Amino acid sequence: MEQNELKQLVGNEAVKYVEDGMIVGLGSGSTVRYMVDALGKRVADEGLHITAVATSNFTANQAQSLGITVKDIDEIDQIDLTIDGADEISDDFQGIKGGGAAHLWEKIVAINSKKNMWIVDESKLVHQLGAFPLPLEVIPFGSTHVLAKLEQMGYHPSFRKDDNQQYVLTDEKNYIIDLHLGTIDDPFALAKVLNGIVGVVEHGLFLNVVDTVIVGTQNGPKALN
Ligand code: ABF
Repeated sequence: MEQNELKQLVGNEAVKYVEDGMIVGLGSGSTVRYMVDALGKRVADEGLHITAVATSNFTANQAQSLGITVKDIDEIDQIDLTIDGADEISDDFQGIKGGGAAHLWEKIVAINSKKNMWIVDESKLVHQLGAFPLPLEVIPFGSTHVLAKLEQMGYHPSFRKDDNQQYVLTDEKNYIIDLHLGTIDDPFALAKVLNGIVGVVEHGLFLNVVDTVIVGTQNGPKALN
């Protein structure tokens, strides 16, 4: 199966975990797009009654277009289950997210969820984090100085720009700086350092967050806990 078929496979599998009456966090990215389509089908075909909280404007629009009720995170007390994608997942279930420039809202939704599930194709499983550039959401004001500091720290940073060389903007209208680290020996220590840099809003290290990972493999979807 091609990568997109594996993404669709896990998207379809994940929605089986959604129960009537749930408040469901909907992640972002291409794998989640398949999941939201499958969820919309359950809402339409079965009359599944759920309330969704989206981690991006794109996901909110997709869900609403499928007839899924979407509420703002500040309108609900707690989310029952959040289903999201990921860019890398290590052997001990630590993750890098943010390839889709949505990791700030994704992390806010995740930490307000009883359970977190990531859905990935098998290419996302790694032994050590870091090959995927680590995203940082940064405030535009002073961001060139943040970049310079990250360079001095040896983190090989770059602003994320689109094909027209314009800064990619998050839904919060912030910039993304990607760190090209290669390998991350101690994600917890790195997270602590990044959290202390003024101007960095949030990094894409998701540590001790996920409960269940559904991996799309050539032999079908596999749930890992
Ligand atoms: C999102 O899923 C992002 O955090 C992550 O970058 C993305 C993975 O994208 P895809 O499913 O398109 O590979 O949650």
